[in-house]
Amino acid sequence: MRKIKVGLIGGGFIGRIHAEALRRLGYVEVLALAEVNQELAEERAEELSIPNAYGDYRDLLKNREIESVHVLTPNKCHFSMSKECVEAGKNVVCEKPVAMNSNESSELLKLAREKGVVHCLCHNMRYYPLVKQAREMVKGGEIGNIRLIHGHYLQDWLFLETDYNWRLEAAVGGKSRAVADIGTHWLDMVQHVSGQKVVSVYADLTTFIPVRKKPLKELETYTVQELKPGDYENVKIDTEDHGTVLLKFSGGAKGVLLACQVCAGRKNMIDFEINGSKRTLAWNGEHPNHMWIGERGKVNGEFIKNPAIMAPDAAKYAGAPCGLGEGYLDTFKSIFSDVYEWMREGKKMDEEEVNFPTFLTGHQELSIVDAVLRSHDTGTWVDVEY
Ligand code: NAI
Ligand code: SOE
Repeated sequence: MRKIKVGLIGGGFIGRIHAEALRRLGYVEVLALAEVNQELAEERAEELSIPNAYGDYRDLLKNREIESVHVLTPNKCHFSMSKECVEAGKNVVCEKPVAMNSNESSELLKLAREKGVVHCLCHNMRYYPLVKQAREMVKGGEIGNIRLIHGHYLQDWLFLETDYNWRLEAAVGGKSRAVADIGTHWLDMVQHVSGQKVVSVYADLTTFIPVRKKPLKELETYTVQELKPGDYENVKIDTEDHGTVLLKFSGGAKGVLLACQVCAGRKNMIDFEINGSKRTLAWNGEHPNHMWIGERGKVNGEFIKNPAIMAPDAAKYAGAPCGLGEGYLDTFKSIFSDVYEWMREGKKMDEEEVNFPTFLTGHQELSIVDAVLRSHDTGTWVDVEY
């Protein structure tokens, strides 16, 4: 069986998750890892049992055995690294966001189309089995015409002024944080489920903690460290902790997203509710194998993930029978199974045909984020320029 050889750039929080998920496919070999320097590359490659370690990702791109590369570094690196991957003729899976703004993403999309490589933006959260089921129920008309789409993505890992990460710095993570870093997961998910695009936004962004204590030593995502006065410096924060975004959708639905990274007790609470002219669907990522069905004139229901009663195009993403929980880590195996099946069949890249998010998805998402920033600055509704 031909194994597809893959290289990873960045072996931090998400790098580990990608390595494990890729290996679960069975026909993919994680051949190489690149990190900021040779020492760290060897340390992480050892930890992840990856045979080749590179202290410079450009050397990884010279490895002719490697067909596909995953870009898993801080956001500021995504555009240039993905561009170099495409120019080297490599297929690319880039973590979100695909670039720092929609100018970069449109240039990258154009180049990827010219080179004909397979390109994917890793929006894994749309791959929860019941999120796919919700999509099939909407497509099947079971919800009726969609009236409202609303929800949250709430976290607390940045709750304290001593919590620090590169995402807090606009120069590394991008001008928007709460909306771009986590809000985009929600936006991708509800557009995927509803089949409707965001066409206009009205946004209010807040930085509740204007000055934070930056550790002098870089910390990996979600790492908490007790600091002594000499271990950090005070830094003025130029990205938002919170975003409330009113939304208008292409099919006439209205909506609201509340994204915030400083909500005590909320770890990674992503949820949505879709109110249609027939019934309501509500789903919460912290209880991903249950979905609430709201009815008028009869008892409400609870859909427990069960591939035996799910729509075929949703059931195929449920790897375990009814009641056996599936979660965040499984969504990566599911998105990679779609991407690598396409690669394995050697099919020509076609954004309309593929069933996974692409650089086009990434460009559309950054177009929304750019509109959110403009709306916050002007205090007006802003139409999204796709
Ligand atoms: P992290 O800080 O834990 O890891 C980033 C890694 O990249 C570090 O090991 C760092 O040394 C390495 N790196 C930095 N510059 C590099 C370079 N020039 N060459 C090679 N390696 C380099 O960050 P984390 O949390 O893993 O985030 C990485 C990306 O993944 C971000 O874009 C984030 O938005 C995305 N992400 C997506 C998630 C999802 O659910 N889809 C979850 C978490 C992160
Ligand atoms: C940090 O907010 C983070 O790691 C995001 O970057 C991810 O995209 C999200 O899945 C989990 O939280």
